[in-house]
Amino acid sequence: MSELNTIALKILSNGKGILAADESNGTMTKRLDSVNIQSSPENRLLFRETLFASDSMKDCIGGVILFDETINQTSNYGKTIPAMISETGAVPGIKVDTGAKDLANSLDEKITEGLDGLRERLKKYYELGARFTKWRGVYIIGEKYPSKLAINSNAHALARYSALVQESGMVPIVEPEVLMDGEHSAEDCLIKTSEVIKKCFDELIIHKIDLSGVILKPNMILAGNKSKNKIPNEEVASKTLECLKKSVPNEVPGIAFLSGGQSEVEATENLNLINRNNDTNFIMTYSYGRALQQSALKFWSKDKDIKGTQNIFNHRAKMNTLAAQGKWSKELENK
Ligand code: 5MM
Repeated sequence: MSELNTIALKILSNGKGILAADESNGTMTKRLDSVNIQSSPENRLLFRETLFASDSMKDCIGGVILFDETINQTSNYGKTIPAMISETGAVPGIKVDTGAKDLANSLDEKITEGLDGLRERLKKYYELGARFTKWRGVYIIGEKYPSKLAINSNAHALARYSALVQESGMVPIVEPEVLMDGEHSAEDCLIKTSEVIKKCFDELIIHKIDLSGVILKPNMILAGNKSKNKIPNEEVASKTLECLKKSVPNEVPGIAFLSGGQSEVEATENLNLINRNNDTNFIMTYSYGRALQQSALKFWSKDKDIKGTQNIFNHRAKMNTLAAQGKWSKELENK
């Protein structure tokens, strides 16, 4: 077993999942604005360290993805954020892309940037305690989209990123997110997502990536958020499995889904159904941002009650960890 594979399994095994707390300051400001909290470095730290000090970190969370600001912060508990996370048994990770920018010659689409100077930045993050990283490519679905240009250029960037990350002794999370925005059908999402993921792995193989030391972070297969033809959750699970079976090489140890705008319970229920029907060798777990944090943030914003906020976060983490083992049920939500 390679060292990278050991890290990946530590993050994903036994129903554990990933807390995606890597919102850039722009996104975090939107989240905090929505609950009328000022987006200052202090407030961003206060909310995030409340989650990192929760009991469920030990049993449910295998890894936390951080943003550059957070990995450099010292918590009000007196420890650096990576040390605080490591002490719970979870692995600190870091988002290393610098964001999705307009793609020249296809301006409705995006290309993710961040390769310049990446080798040096990775060294610094490793020293700060990170052992895995994340890079997100975003794709839209439309009549002409995602274009070959977007599919190929983002796959190429994800492969170059992965090579540098593995060279630095860390596990790359490869996140090709096909957005749910639009009127498209679930069938369209299945076709386009399969094409996107397949191309990513073609490039990863060309770039000689050790696939046993990679985590894939894909979207689930859903109809667009403006589609009139939503599909039942059972079909989300079967179509998601169909997509991954045809596009992900067997050597990949695990898949950690993004929630992508699903409600908290919907994201849990779909993960549960995927695991109930999982006839692959892949570990299937979560790497949720909004679906782990939304209710906790809303509650926290009222009076910054730490215990109450942690109870809400603990519940979501526990529900998702059950779902990652196919052991979740609706009844457990209300217990
Ligand atoms: C947590 O949000 C992440 C960062 O987004 P920005 O760089 O735009 O601020 C995002 O990459 C996230 O990790 C994934 O999209 C999954 O989050 P959700 O909320 O979809 O589960």
